Amino acid sequence: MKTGFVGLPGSGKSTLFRAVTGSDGAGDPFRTVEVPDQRINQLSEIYNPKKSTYAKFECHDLPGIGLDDRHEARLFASMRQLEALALVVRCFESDAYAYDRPEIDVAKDIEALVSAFQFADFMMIENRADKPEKQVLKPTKTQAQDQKELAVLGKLKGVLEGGGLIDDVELNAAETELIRGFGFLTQKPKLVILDLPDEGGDGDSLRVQVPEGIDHVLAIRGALEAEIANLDAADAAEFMADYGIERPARDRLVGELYGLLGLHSFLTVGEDECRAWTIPQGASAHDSAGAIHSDIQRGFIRAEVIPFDDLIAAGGFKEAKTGGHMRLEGKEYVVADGEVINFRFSV
Ligand SMILES: Nc1nc2c(ncn2[C@@H]2O[C@H](COP(=O)(O)OP(=O)(O)OP(=O)(O)O)[C@@H](O)[C@H]2O)c(=O)[nH]1
Ligand SMILES: [Mg+2]
Repeated sequence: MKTGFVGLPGSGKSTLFRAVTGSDGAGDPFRTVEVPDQRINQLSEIYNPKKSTYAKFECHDLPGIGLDDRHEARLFASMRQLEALALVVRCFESDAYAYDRPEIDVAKDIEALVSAFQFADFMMIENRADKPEKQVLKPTKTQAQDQKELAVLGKLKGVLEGGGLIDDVELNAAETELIRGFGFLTQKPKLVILDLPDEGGDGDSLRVQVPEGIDHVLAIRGALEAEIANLDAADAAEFMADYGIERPARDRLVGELYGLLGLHSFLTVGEDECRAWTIPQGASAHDSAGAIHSDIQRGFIRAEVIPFDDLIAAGGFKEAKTGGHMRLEGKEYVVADGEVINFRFSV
């Protein structure tokens, strides 16, 4: 899973990147971050495996939008690769940075970002439609496909011109497939991060300024939490207690992202490895097998499923199985969060 911090220049993206990834600020463009999972720790205590593997996500630090028009195309191209956009909104005052608009205005900043996304998508369609528009006149092999693509793009363009988002457009499966490769920015799931000052700044009253349609909002004291991310565990805990921060910024971001993208995890155990696997909520046992390896999916026979708590109570997979806590499930079974699974397969 890939996400990135996007926002106006100086909104606090790089600071939040440090808070979430623990990067020391050497200017990494992205980092792979482990998804904290207490369940993996507990399973590893039982199995003492050679390797404990957490789910991972890729976190990108991007330049400010509108900072440098010459690089805008490249910036938008990087954003198109992301699965979720974290919109960073400045809620702190700072004289260390020359802001075009010094006042704090959550609604206006988000509007500016969304307009930039609309414009980027619009330009993308303009540039793209240019080609098939000429091509559809010629009887080429791709003519039928080009015509379909043109029709969908025309529909999307109309929506953008009317101030809408591609995400709001009802598309059938074929249309969705046709535009998948474009990576339209106004189609991407987004969350808002209110970057608060070290002290003060009322997260609740700022939250209500987030426009409708964005349901996932986090308030993070970016600069403070970037410092905390670089402390050892004991000092970090003390600091967090002092400031009333319950969970580290990374954990809160992960929770929000999983909710936004509709993800959860199943677990596998063994002497070699205890591991968390990220899957979409609602994924079948068959799809989940594919998350591990295409061979396991292809040769799927049955899934041996044990709920996490039952396994912990029994003290291991085998023990839980003997105790009658294992279920055998078929391909269509919908996997629940935290289930420990062993796939029976043959290839
Ligand atoms: N007081 C305060 N200042 C912050 C906070 N976060 C960032 N700053 C300051 O705001 C300025 C910009 O922060 P960055 O994190 O570099 O912002 P950015 O969004 O990465 O900036 P660009 O990449 O240039 O667009 C710096 O001077 C930071 O010290 C914060 O939470 N509180
Ligand atoms: Mg930056």
